[in-house]
Amino acid sequence: MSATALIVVDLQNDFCPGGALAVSGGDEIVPLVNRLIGEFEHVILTQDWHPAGHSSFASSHPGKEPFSTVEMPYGPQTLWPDHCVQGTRGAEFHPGLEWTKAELVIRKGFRTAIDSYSTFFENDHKTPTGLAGYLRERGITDLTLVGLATDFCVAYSAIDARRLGFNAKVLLDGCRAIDLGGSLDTMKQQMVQEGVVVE
Ligand code: VGL
Ligand code: ZN
Repeated sequence: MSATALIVVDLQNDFCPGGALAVSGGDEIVPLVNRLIGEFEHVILTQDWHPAGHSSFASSHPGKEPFSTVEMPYGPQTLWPDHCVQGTRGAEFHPGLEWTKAELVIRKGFRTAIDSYSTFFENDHKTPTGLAGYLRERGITDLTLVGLATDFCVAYSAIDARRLGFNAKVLLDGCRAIDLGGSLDTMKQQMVQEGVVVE
């Protein structure tokens, strides 16, 4: 048996134009994502979901600017503007996203001390979110990923999916990137190396 799920990554107000960590053209993907939601049997959403004062926020590190890097116990961490704070409008899904069909919402980044780009593991690459277990129990073997941002949460999720033994495809038309210091090219190459189908 094989089944495919669509994973819609972080299509939230704060990652769309006007949001706190706006990804250029982030809202442009909504019509395509809605079409895909209609086509897939299984739809899973991810939601970046940080407590106020999260350790990935530059504002939590006096003297540090957004988009700089700090060393955390689990390795280097990019610092971001405050974004996707639990319960705020910025953390809600884009109002045009037709999300009611989704069977699961995976929230991530909700522990103050650790960020989570991947929807499978937090940034220590050890703490699981539970998604792999959910997919295996449901017999889902193949994943198609779209959403924001290509070079962070989408790429990290797709790479972890491969490492966990899932087939993973990223549809670039359904994604937009932050592209910090060439991160889009780097992460595209890394995805291909890890066996992600990038279309
Ligand atoms: C993301 C940076 C910080 C993403 C989330 O969804 O790609 N990027 N938090
Ligand atoms: Zn975040």
